Amino acid sequence: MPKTERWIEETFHSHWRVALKADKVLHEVKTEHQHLVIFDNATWGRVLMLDGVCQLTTSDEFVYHEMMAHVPLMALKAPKRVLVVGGGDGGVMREVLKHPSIEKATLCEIDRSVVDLSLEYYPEIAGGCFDDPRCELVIADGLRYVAGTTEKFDAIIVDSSEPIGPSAVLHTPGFFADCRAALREGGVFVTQNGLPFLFPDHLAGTARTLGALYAKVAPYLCTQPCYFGGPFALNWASDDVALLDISEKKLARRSAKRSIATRYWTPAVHRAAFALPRYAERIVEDALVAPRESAEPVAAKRGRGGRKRAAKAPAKSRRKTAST
Ligand code: SPD
Repeated sequence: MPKTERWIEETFHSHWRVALKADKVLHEVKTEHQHLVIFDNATWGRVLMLDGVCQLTTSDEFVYHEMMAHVPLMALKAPKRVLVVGGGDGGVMREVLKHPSIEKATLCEIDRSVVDLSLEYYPEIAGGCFDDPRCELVIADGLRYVAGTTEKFDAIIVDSSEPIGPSAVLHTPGFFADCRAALREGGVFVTQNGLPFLFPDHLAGTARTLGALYAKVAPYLCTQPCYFGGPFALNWASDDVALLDISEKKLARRSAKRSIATRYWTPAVHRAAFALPRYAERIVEDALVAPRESAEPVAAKRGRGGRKRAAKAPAKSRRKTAST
């Protein structure tokens, strides 16, 4: 008698669902912080879901991890000190440590189970990063860690899950302000910012908060196949505006000099990632010019003539918008 198939649904969306067939469930547990399931899928490889949201698959994780790490770090001349908040699977840290100038990189993850189970079921994602003497692993609440640190970082990269569960605090203005304080002058802050098509308020809220903290906020996009719903946004913030204007040639020289092999990041992709489609650009512009106005879901606007534009921005605010 054939065993009943199990399909594991993403439960994040209220009106539609994506389900992946679990050929084999390898581990399922309610950790101290969240529901965690790791399973095999014939198309995607090994899959990690937290609280009903797909976090990574072994087939496409390189996209997100490379774009989280290399966009800020290739922009910096010689990054030495990096903080990764979240990212217990080690994928971002693996990419960070490819930069030879890194002297110390700290990863602060709240849920030890994510680290342990990731190492057990897909050790290739961490790629040995936790054994690198430059890597410091801290199991702690990222909010508290950042608020309490006296260190200064060249880059802070927030590899959180969505603003639900233990990650919710990693999307708040207070946390972003504490990160600002922990960043060295001219450093770069990057955080995941969700799917702008489905969650414009997420992008708008983050852009608004970062726009008040830094000279420049610049969301950028990647195509992460397992995050359904259009391009995925990461958000960049820094006081050093020139870091967004590094030529392809210079980026190519840097990546060659650093001997970094990638599968998604290229100098051209790096530059192009900051080009936003109009709907995303407007989310950011509107957020920066109309601080209290809430963005309507883009999906709800279809067939209604597009988004309502906010009043024209004053020149100063316009300078903070996303295009580079
Ligand atoms: N929609 C899910 C976004 C999750 C971002 N974090 C993924 C963790 C991979 N290191």
